[in-house]
Amino acid sequence: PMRRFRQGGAVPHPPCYVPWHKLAYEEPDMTHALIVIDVQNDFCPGGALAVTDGDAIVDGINALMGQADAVVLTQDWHPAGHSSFASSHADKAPFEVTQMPYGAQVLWPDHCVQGSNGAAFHPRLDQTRADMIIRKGYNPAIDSYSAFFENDQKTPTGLEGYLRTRGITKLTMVGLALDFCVNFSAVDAAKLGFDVEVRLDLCRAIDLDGSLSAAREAMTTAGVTLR
Ligand code: VGL
Ligand code: ZN
Repeated sequence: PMRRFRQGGAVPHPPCYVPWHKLAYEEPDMTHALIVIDVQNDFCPGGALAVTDGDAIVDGINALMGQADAVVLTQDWHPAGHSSFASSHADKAPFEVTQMPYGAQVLWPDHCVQGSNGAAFHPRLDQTRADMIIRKGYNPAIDSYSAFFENDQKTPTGLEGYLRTRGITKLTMVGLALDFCVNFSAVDAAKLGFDVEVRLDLCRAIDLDGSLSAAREAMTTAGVTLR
């Protein structure tokens, strides 16, 4: 009788006999996450590393939140004196490149210092819909553009485990900046096997020395859908 049941024979009880507490264990259809990258004051007009029109995407991002099974916000979160700040290097100016043990690193103006107003989310960004807020860039010696791995490309942030344990397979990415943190996050996610889409209309770029076209190429090569 057990074998007949597995092959799709008669069900042992009509559905009305399934206790409700068992119904509660059914897997929810949790597959699609919206990943909102670094929509913080310092990346918006008036901020320390302002991205042109960085704040113009906020309302569109809020509107997308209702369509996702999960919403994750990322937050660039550097200690004062972070190694990615030009001010931490005696002979360097912002936007110059230096060599770090893990490779080339653009040096930035001081930005997104832990606990500062610049590190806070844009005041209009709807934080109430966020299931998860993941911080990155807190290691003083390593920058972290990607929401998945630090710039050494091997230290994980934990976001992969969070998404996988929730059964999420499809990611829509939006935010700032398209050519740095969105790009690195999208490429890493695609390499990890997630189905990744970037909404270009809900991103803005820094565009430093061709970084925007390089980012578009890197994302396309990695199999990210640019929409
Ligand atoms: C970012 C530069 C430095 C970003 C963060 O969010 O794209 N860019 N830190
Ligand atoms: Zn940063």
